[in-house]
Formats: sequence, C-alpha cells, structure tokens
Amino acid sequence: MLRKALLSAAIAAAGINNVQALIRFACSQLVVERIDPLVTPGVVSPHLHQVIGGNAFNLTMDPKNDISKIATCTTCQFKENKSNYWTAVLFFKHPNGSYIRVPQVPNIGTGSPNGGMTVYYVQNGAKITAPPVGFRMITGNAMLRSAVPNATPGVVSFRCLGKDFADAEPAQPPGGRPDTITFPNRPCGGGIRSNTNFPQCWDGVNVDSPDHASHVVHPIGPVDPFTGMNLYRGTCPESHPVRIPLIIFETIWDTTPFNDMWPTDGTQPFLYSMGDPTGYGHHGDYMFGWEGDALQRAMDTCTEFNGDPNYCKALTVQSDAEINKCRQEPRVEEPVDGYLKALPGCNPIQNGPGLATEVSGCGAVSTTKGQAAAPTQA
Ligand SMILES: *[C@@H]1O[C@H](CO)[C@@H](O)[C@H](O)[C@H]1NC(C)=O
Ligand SMILES: *[C@@H]1O[C@H](CO)[C@@H](O)[C@H](O)[C@H]1NC(C)=O
Ligand SMILES: CC(=O)N[C@H]1CO[C@H](CO)[C@@H](O)[C@@H]1O
Repeated sequence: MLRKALLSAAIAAAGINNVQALIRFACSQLVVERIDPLVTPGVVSPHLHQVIGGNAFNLTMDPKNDISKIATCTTCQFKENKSNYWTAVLFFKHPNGSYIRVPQVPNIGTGSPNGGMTVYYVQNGAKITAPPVGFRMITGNAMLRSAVPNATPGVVSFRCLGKDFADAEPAQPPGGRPDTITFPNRPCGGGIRSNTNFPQCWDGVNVDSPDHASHVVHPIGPVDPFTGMNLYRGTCPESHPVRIPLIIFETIWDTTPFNDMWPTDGTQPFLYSMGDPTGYGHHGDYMFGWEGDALQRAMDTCTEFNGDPNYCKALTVQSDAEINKCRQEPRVEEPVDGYLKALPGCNPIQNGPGLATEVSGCGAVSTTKGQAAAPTQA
C-alpha cells in the first residue's frame, strides 16, 4: 500500500494533474543473464541484465516479428503484454573483494511476484499513439561515469529509501529533490529505488535506429521548477512529432542485507554490472510486444489515478501464480548469484569521469546453450 501511495503522490507532485491515462503493473523476473538482443544481438552481451516480460526474449529478436505472437507467457500482470524490459543489475562489492548480486524487492501494492520491476505507461495531456510492432529503444548510456552537460533532467534517478519508505516523505516524483543521479552515498534503510524514464517523442517512421536511441527524443521544456524535470510537461519537436506513452521502470534494490558491511572509508560498495560504481551509467532497454491494439485501448480507457491493473478493464490481469510460472532458463552458462570473484563478463570497475571503455579478452564465457540464430516468422 505504501508503495502505491508513494507513486501516485509522486505523479501528483510532478504537476501531472493532466494525466489522462496511467497503467502500472508489477512484473517478476523472467531471467538474469548476459543477453541483450537490442544492443548486441546474437552474441553474449558484455554485462549482466535482469529481464522481465514475455518469454520470446531471445539472443536475437528481429523487429519484423510480432513478439506477442511468439511469446506464450509473460511475467507481467497484463496478459496482453509480451513486451520485454531490461536493465543492468546491481552488485555489492564485499570489503574482501567478492561481488554479490543485490536482490530486487517485489512490488508491494500489486501482489508479490518474484523480484522484478514495476512498469508505468503514462499519458499526460497530449494525445498519445501506441508504438507499432517491432518498436524498441534504449534510454541512458552504460558508458557514462559523469554528468552530461545539458542532459534532459531526471531521466534516470535513485532514491535512498528509509525504513518502511519513511524518508521518501514528503513524496517527490522520480528525479525530484531527494533523488540523485548517482548512487546514494550512504546506507539506505529501505533499499535503493532506481527509476528509468524513456523518451516520449518518436519520429513516427523508424521502429529502431543504429544507436537504438535517435529515433526517439525527450519532450522539450518547460522544466518544472519543483522537480527540475520536463518529462511530464514539454512538447514533442517537429523532428519527432509522435507522442508515445511515457514508460518508466521502477526497480527497488534490497541493499539492506549489506548495510552493515559498508567500507569504513566510506567508498561506494554498490556498482552496476558494467563495472559502474557511480550510477551515471544507469540505462534501460525496451522492446514493444503488446498484442494488437491492446496498449492503445488501455491508454484510451484506463484512467484510474493509481494505474491499478484491476480497474483497467481493457486488459486481462493474471494472477501472481501465473506470473511466477513464466520463466526462462539462462542460456549463458555462468554463475550470477552468490559471491563471485568478478562481475560476469569483462567488467573491471571504471570510475570515470571519462566514458568507460569496453574490455574483452578476460576469458569470460562467450557461448550459449545451443541457440544463436533469430527466430524468423514466415
Ligand atoms: C568474502 O566474504 C563472503 C561472505 O562471507 C564469502 O562468501 C566470500 O567467499 C569471501 N571472498 C573472499 C575472496 O574471501
Ligand atoms: C530463440 O531463438 C532460437 C533460434 O532461432 C529458437 O530456436 C528458439 O525457439 C527461440 N526461443 C524463443 C523462446 O523464442
Ligand atoms: C498467449 C496468451 O496468453 N495470450 C492471451 C493474451 O491475452 C488475450 C486477451 O486477454 C488472450 O485471449 C490470449 O489468450
């Protein structure tokens, strides 16, 4: 209940009293592995991801294929949603030099799936268009280790949650004042919330682009004086005129088991799976996979203020048990849990402030169990 209150208050505080439609739903973990069909199709990806959504997730995912027709289940609450959503994984570096993956907290207000994330689709004021089959995009940049001048504010953010979410009061929107774009610099009594906001303006033509980002942009001004963000306001530029829903991933990392193991010198013990101890490299990947016009129907009719799935009659809610049944076996045969000697892949810690560089040749696993080629649909 607390979590639910948190976000709706966040949305109100962001000045989005012109929210017309909102759906928010919990998703459990589909798989945690080094695969990224968007950035590195067909091969083992450089760093570890946590993936939610439909079980069509694969090494290669051809935009010509309708994911909703390939997937047979999804880890998200709405059956119609076979989209895939993924981010880097948070690790804790033990003072003795070993690494362990930080668990994710299931969403409280919406059932108890196994870890995962909560996904939001927000329509704020402007008329929105659901993206078409094959649409995909990334937000953020895994290589960043310092702030980008003139970056759209609030695209990714972290909040240090107090015990029972206490220090999140008064509730602030993602990117608002108590939030940071770097990892919190202190132990957090209730874990760390990370938010990932995607661009809302599409060129209306290309379902993807070579950098997986330039076919979409964030809206342009005005910046909200309270939050320092323009994500909930602003308009789409002429170059990218088609407004798509604002998609937000909310992840809660349960850092509490590690709070009494903070290094005595105060150095940051948490890092992302690409060797990022700053948080600037936070990024997310999105692959559209809704059935038919399901997303458009939902955005046209689901106006419950909290985005509670049970009020969205345009879509079919599935039970926690069904959600939790949908799983994929990792295809990359390497350990990702328990204490590890190194981060999976070749990911030495790179502190920045310059861009991180990709490292190879460390002997990390680069093969997968049997699967390589793309499933093609006749
Ligand atoms: C570090 O500590 C953890 C937790 O006690 C342990 O499992 C791991 O093996 C240790 N690593 C090393 C290199 O000693
Ligand atoms: C993944 O791709 C492989 C190779 O094309 C295919 O055999 C397999 O069925 C696909 N898996 C899923 C879940 O789509
Ligand atoms: C594969 C699957 O679960 N498909 C379902 C998606 O949602 C529609 C509408 O609720 C169902 O009819 C399908 O069976």
